[in-house]
Amino acid sequence: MENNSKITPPVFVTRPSMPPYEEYIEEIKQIWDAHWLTNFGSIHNKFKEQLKDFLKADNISLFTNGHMALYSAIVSLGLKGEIITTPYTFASTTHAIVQAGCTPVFCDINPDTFTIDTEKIEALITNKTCAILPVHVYGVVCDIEKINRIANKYNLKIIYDAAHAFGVTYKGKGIGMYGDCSMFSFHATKAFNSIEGGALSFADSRLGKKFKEFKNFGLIDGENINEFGTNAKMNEFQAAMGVCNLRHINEVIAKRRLLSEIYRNALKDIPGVKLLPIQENVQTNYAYFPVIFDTAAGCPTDRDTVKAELEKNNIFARRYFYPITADFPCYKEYRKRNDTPVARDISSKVLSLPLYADLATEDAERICEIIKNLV
Ligand code: T4K
Repeated sequence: MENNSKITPPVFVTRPSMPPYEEYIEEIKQIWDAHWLTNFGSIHNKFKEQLKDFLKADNISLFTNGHMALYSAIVSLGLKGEIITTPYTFASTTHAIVQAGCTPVFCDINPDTFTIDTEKIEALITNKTCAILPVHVYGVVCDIEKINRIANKYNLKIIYDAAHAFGVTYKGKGIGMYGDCSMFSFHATKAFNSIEGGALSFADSRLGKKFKEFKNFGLIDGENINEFGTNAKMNEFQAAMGVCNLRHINEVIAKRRLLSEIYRNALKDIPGVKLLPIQENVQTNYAYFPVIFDTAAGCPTDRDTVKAELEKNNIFARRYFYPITADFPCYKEYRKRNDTPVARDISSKVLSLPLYADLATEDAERICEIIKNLV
């Protein structure tokens, strides 16, 4: 490809959605007036209420980031022992389990949905299993009914890593209304951001007090502590960004949808190319656009060739998620117990294409053209 055909400036896998500058300044002005920066301020409280509405959730607790929210959920639910999860995810999911003193037990994924393969969960349950921690990866909804049945049968808790599933609904209900608890990430790279940030949506309202204490050093009042705690509070600047971005979220999702449709229409009929499933009963958020380039299934080119060709054109797609977390050296002990060949296979073939609200449709079309020239 000639240099002069490069897209300029570079296109990255994502770019945070931001409100108009003046809107954010207006929102944070009250922080100067009040001199209240963190520790459950008024913008934090407002953001929490607005999120409850938008996410169609009964209970919400805000955190400084998604990772600390997940870690806090595992500790606050009193989980000890083995947690069945998938390694086809960002490092955070496995790290949170280990950080909370539990043992990750890796279950393989379904090759069509990339989420936990529910046929393989029961074989991994032992008398030490305390929970299932599935990931709604890319915003694809896990097999919720089957996971519920297994959890009920063996009396296990369910915590969903819903980092990618902001605003997703299943059967008309907010995705955070399923399981005991769900974690959302509001990191800059996500479909919705509060700079950094995260939230737990949870079923049992009594957990709200536990989460609040845990993320504030375990303090039950100004001085007293009964239980171990950490610091994982969301500050007022984060909450202000969340409040502003929430005003524009429907528009952002509509733009992401348009771009996803450009990609899907251009790439759907290429042999050996697999795209995200379109799920019944799911209102998605178009969080990511992963593409599986499967040479074994007839794709004329492999993932890394596509990635390199895009890079020659100043386009930086990412291998979300490669490697699988089970293949990180720090987790080899856990991998030894049982392998996850489907997850590893998908991970070696996946490339997430640039997707964000400000991406020009011409750039998405150009990306498709480069890929089609290769295949
Ligand atoms: N569970 C799952 C399944 C997750 O995917 C994540 C996070 C978590 C849990 C934990 O949630 P948080 O604690 O993060 O709330 C990124 C994000 O840091 C991470 O939040 C995300 N998943 C993961 C999938 O992606 P990197 O290392 O790929 O990010 P980075 O810095 O390379 O950024 C990617 C691209 O985005 C850059 O090439 C340019 C663009 N970018 C990035 C930032 C930070 C911008 O344009 N502006 C920015 O401010 O991890």
